[in-house]
Amino acid sequence: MHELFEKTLVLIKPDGLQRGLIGEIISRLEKRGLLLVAAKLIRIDKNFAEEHYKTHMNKPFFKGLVKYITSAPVMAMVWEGENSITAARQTAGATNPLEALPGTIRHDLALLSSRNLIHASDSSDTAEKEIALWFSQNEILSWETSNHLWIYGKN
Ligand code: FUP
Repeated sequence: MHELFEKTLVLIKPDGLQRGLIGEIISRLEKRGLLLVAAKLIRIDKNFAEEHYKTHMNKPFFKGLVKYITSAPVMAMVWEGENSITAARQTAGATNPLEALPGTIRHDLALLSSRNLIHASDSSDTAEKEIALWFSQNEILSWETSNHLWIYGKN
C-alpha cells in the first residue's frame, strides 16, 4: 500500500518453532506497529541455507548455523513499515542475547547467539536480496490496517 515504506525479512528460526514462540514473536512485531505483508512456514534445505547465510561462509559457526536453520521449519515473514529494517532489528535485540536490551525478543526469550530465535535483515540492500530469496512477488501483499494513522499520523 505504501510504496515508500521499507520491507524487511524476518525469520522465526527453528528454536522459535520448537519452543512454541511463533505467537509471542509475531505479537511483539504486530504491537510495535509493523505490518505483516507475507508469511509462510517453510523447511529449507542445505543449499538454500548456505545461500541465505553466505556472508558467514568463513565463520567457525557456519556449518552449525546451517544445521540449525535446516533442523526444523522456519516461519518466514515480510514486515512493512516506516524504518521497518531498524525497527525489526531493535525489537529483535543484539545478536548475543546477553547483550540485548531488556524488552527485546532475544533478551527476554533467549540466552545464546547460536539459538537467538529470530533473523531480521540488517540493511536495505540485504532486505531486498533476502526478500527476493525467500518470497516471490505474488506472495507479498499490499494492504493496510484501518488504524494506520494511529501509528503513522504526523504532527
Ligand atoms: P544478526 O544479524 O543479529 O542475526 O547476527 P549475525 O548476522 O552477526 O549472525 C547471523 C547468525 O549467526 C546469528 F543469528 C546466529 C549465528 N551466530 C552463531 O551461531 N554464533 C555466533 O557466535 C554468532 C552468530
